[in-house]
Amino acid sequence: MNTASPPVYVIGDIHGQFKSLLKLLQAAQLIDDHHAWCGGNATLWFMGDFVDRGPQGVEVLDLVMRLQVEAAAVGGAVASLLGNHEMLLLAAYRFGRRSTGLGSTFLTRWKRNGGNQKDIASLTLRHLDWMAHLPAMAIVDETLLLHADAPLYLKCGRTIDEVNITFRKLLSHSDALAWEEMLEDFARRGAFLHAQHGEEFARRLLGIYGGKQLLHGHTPIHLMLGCSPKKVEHPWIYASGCCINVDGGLYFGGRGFVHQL
Ligand SMILES: [Mn+2]
Repeated sequence: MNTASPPVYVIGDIHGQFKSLLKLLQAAQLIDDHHAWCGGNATLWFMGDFVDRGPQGVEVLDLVMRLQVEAAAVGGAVASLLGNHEMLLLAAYRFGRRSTGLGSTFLTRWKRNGGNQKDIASLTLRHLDWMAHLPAMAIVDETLLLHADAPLYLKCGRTIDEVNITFRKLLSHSDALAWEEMLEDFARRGAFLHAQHGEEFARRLLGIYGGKQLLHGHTPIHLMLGCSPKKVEHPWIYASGCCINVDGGLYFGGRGFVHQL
């Protein structure tokens, strides 16, 4: 009898690199030649940041949303965290030319962060609703999944549910100032990198939310390592093994990878 649990895969920030994503999923045998789910009962987690910077953000969303349905139909699962770029896009759509209070508008701020006019023009209510319901945090097999290597989660709650409810509530209301503050916090990075305090901070989060290891995207590995994005082929494990970064820097020309937990 085979009692092994189905495999869980994780993939980092896509940023509109639709063709790269197809290649990665095909190589991992999660989709077939027709781009249909063939991963059976496997689970695939995305770390968020599907959109902005690259050319085909909405195509990426469409693919992931379809795979989610196809995987669920055969006992598998496709899931995703909310990335700050989903939130930037939602904010640009919702608030448009309203001032952020920082001498900019939500629309110009989104564009400055790689917002793609073609994406916002082809967004539907289905995409908007799907993005607004993504969790900010999850735990899978004792691995704590967060999009950003940033401290903002602590401000949002002391359990994974509390954090997710805080995000869900924020995204369902038009409180521009609250969105603005969250977007600022969500753009921060490097919280676990500090030589003395990085590991301590990661362990604190694990102590609060659970999990033995913390896995994130958001900050491309090559930027942390100071190497060429082309050299990045694996996750980067750091902070004495507490943290795993899976952002392969697709937008910078990295090939990316699919990581099995
Ligand atoms: Mn990000």
